[in-house]
Amino acid sequence: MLDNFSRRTFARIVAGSAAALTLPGVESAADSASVSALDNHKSSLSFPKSFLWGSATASYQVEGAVREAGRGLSIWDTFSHASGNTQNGDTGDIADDFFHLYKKDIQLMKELGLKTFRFSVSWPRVFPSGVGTPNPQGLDFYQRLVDALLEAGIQPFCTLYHWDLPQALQDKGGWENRDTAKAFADYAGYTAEKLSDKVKYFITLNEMRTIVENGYTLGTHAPGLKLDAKRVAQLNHFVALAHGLALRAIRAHATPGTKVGISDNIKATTPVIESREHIEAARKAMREENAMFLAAVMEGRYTDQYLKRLAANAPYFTAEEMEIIASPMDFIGINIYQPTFVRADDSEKGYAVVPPPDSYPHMLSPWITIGPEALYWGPKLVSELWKVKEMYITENGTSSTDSLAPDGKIYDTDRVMYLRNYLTQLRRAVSEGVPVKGYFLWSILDNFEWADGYEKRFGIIYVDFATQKRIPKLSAAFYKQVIHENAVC
Ligand code: PNW
Repeated sequence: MLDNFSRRTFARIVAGSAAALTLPGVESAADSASVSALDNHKSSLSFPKSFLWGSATASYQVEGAVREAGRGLSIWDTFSHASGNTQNGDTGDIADDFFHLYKKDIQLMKELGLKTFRFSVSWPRVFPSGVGTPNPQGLDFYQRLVDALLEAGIQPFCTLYHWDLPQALQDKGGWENRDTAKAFADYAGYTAEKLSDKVKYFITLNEMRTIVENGYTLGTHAPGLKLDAKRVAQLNHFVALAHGLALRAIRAHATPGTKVGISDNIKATTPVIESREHIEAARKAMREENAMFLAAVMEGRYTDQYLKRLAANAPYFTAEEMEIIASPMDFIGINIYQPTFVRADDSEKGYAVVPPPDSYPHMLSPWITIGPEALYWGPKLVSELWKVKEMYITENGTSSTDSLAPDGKIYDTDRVMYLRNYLTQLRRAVSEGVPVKGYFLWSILDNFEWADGYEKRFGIIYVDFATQKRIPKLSAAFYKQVIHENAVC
C-alpha cells in the first residue's frame, strides 16, 4: 500500500518538474494549471491498488418472485402484508424483480466497474420451512447469480441472513427460540458447502442490532414485536450464538480458504472534538456501546458494565456458548451511515453519548445525520481495540428525493456530496494503515426499504417500479469515476 502511494508521489514530483520546464502557451496556462492541481489533489485521495469497490443489496429488498420456484414464506411477507406496517402498505412481492432481471442488472454493475457485489441468500428459498428438506430451485437461483457475477468479473460476497427469517420458524418463537440458532447454522453450512467453490466471502448475519431492536423491541420491523427487556436480552444472546454456530458450520462444510465474517451496524463512536480526552472517550464508548454484539464476538464475554446495566434482565449464558460466539473470524464488516458523537465525561463510564441537536443536518431519512468522520473513527477504533487485520465497510449510503429532471435524468447532488465526504474520511483511515480492504455502497438499485416501503430511495441506479426501467443517477457516474480513478473525485 505504501508502495503505491510513494510511487504516485514520485510521479507527481516528476510531472511537476516537467511542467516547470516547459513554457505553456498563454491560452492553456490557466487550464493546465488547474488540471495539474486537480491531478495532485486526486492523487492525494487515492486508494490502494487492490481496494475492492462494491455495492450491496438484500434478497427481500430486490428479488420479488416471492411465490416462485418453491420459496417458503418469510416474516417479511407476513409483516408487510399486514396492514399499517409499511409506508403505503408496500410489500416486497415484486420489488426490483431482480430474481428475473439479475443478468441485466449485472450488466449495469459491470458498466460501473464494480469489483465486488454483496447479495443475500433468502433462507426460505433454500429451506422453505427453515429446516428439513432443501429446495433445489432456491439454491439454483444463487448458483446462476454467482456464475453471472463471476462471468462479469465481479467478486461475490454472500450474506446468509438479511432479515427474511422463514415464517415457519417464527411460528416456533423465531429468535427467542434457541433452536433457531441451530437451524441457522444448518442452513448456513449447507449453503456455504454448495456455493463456496465459487464464493470466497461469507457474512453470517446482517445488523444484529437492527434485528433485535427494530424487530423485537420497537416492533417497526418484522416480526413486529415489542418484548420486555429480559426477553430482548435473551434473544440478543441467541442471535449472537447463531452467528458463532453458523461460522463453525461454514468452516466445517465450505471449501478451505473460505473467509467468514459478520456485518454489524456498530455505533460508530466519533469524538466530538479530535482531542486526546474525547478520542479516549470514543474508544471506551466503542466497546461499551457495542457490548451486546461486536465486543462479545471479539472478546468472548459481555462487558461488566453491560451486565450491570441489564442487572436482573441479563441473559442466561454458558461459558461454552461464549466461546462459540467468539470463534475467530477472517474479517469484520461494519455498516456505517451516521456518527454517534461522544465526549469525555466524569461518570463511571468515562464518556457520554451526545445526541444530535434538533438543528443537526441530516439526509432525506432523518436518522442519517451527516458525519463523514464516522467513516474514519469507526474502522480506526474497531481495528485498534480488537487488533483486526481485515475489514470491510459492508454498507454506507443514503436516501435522496431523486426526482426526475425535465431531461429524464436524476441529479442527486446531495448523495454525491454525502459519498464524497464519507469516502474522503475512509481514505484518511486507509492511508493511516487501518486495514479496510473494501467498500460496499448501499445500494446499487432503489429497492424495498423495509418499513419505509418504496418511498425512500437508496440506489445509485433509479428504478421506475411501474415499468422496472433502470436509470443510472448522477451518483452512479460519480461512483464509476471513483472506481476508475481508484480515488475520491
Ligand atoms: C440497513 N438505523 O438498515 C440495512 O442493512 C439495509 O437493508 C437498509 O436498506 C439500509 O441500512 C438503509 O436503511 C438500517 O435506524 C436501518 O440506524 C436502520 C438503521 C440503520 C440501518
